[in-house]
Amino acid sequence: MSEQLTIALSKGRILEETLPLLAGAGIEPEEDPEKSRKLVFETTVPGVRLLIIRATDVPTYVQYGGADMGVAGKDVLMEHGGDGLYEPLDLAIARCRLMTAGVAGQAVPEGRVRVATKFTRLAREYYAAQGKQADIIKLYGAMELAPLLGLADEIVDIVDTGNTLKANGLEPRETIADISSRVVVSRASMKMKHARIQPILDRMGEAVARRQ
Ligand code: PRT
Ligand code: MG
Repeated sequence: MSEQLTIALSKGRILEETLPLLAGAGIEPEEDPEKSRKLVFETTVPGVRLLIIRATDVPTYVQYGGADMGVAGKDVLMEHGGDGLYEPLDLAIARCRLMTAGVAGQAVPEGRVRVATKFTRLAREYYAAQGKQADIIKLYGAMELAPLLGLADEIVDIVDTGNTLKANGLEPRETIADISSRVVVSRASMKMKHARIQPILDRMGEAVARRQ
């Protein structure tokens, strides 16, 4: 069977931690994606190729058929929304928490809260669920600066060790969600290429289980 199968990944921790699991399914890139500027990589399995894109673009590529499947953080998937996507496997990698944070020792204002984040949808939902009025300010990075410079009262961001918050005089507050990376598959590919995809999911799932 040499039907094309395209798997979308992003550079950095997801690539690093997904490659061993893909290798468990017999899929290895012909060249190290971390050391190349190429965006498409053939693999040891004929017809299976890897696409290297931005983490936040993975669900979009899979949803619109640019890739059959991919790996993305649950944060990215929740912010993107699940339209047209299956989420069949939790890889238990790139674990972290989506949290609120603010200046250490500073109280949250009583009325409206100004919240800086790249997760605008998740932040809006979270504060609404808390019954808090929130003005959401979209940033693309360095969220930690916003409270320090008076741009926002709180941020919503990914926290792992907490070192980044601490280094910037911030404290972690509420956990919104526990995060890990998931395999996503488009509904169309799951139907049309099921015989090709299911064994890969099974073998990756076994590789995940062997690590627990
Ligand atoms: O970096 P880029 O803008 O290209 O995209 P990205 O940030 O979406 O990708 P990447 O590779 O940084 O993260 C991919 C996924 O890894 C995220 O979607 C999360 O699901 C997961 N992940 C796990 C993390 C972290 N740990 C993490 N520590 N993503 C980001 N961070 C950052 C965080 O934003 C903060 O700046 O690390 C900092 C906090 O780390 P600590 O250890 O100091 O708390
Ligand atoms: Mg990053």
